[in-house]
Amino acid sequence: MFIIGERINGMFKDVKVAIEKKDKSVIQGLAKKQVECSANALDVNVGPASDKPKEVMEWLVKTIAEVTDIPLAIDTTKEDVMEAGLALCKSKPIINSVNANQDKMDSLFALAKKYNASIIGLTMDKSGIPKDAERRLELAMKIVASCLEHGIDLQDLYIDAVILPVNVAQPHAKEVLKTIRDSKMLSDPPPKTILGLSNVSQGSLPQYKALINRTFLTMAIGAGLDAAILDVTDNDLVDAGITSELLMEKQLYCDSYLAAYRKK
Ligand code: THG
Repeated sequence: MFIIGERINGMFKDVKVAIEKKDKSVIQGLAKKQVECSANALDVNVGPASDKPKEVMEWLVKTIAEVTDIPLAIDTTKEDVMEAGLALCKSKPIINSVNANQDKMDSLFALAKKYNASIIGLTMDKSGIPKDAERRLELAMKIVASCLEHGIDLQDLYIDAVILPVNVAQPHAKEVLKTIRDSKMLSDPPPKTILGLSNVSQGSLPQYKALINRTFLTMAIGAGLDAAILDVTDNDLVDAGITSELLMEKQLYCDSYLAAYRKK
């Protein structure tokens, strides 16, 4: 499982405050902690409240780069903010994200080529997030086709079926799982799949959030999920992910497989 740490996001209070105070130590602490917890990349999102998103993205990327050279997923819907972040990345960046609108794909795939970035493609468009797997798969196919037209290696594409909070959008979870399963038939090689896992438990009771995240991660890996943006500091969650991959034959079985996985 390719893990993108979710914590450097202005949606979290501590990050929001650190951005306001230009407090590098909080951001760098979160970066180091997530790397120690075996993140493969870090999500970077200025948050919904930022009034100078470009400046904040530049500050975040530079601040993180002082303590780690791990790849960053630049998480924004604004193209100028995206390019500002990509331009400062030291390791192969990830564009988080592009939707299935042709104009968005054309401009962001051009950025992907310019900065040799991987891409997260959301199965949504102007009309929003589809309610069923069939429409999500149509949009995934549109993204795959557009990548091929732009000469982008499908190894660099992650399809995100967009999971919504189960407390308000319960029917979506099984449609997302079906999308993950069936997206393997879209191309050869197939696109990889990813989720912003914590969306699923947003708004649920605090005492259930971790359990909902862990259960859905296990189910999604069972459906073929390759990557996730998640709370990598949640040990039980990461252990469940590693174990799910073991049972899906994506990890070789050995005694003390959890320790062995973390060592490598
Ligand atoms: N797909 C892609 N990128 C994404 C998402 C996605 N990026 C953002 C988001 N979704 C994934 N990251 C988070 C981070 C936090 C939460 C959800 C998704 C979250 N936070 C808690 C809350 O809001 O209730 C806790 C906040 C707090 O403790 O202050 O749920 O889907 N490609």
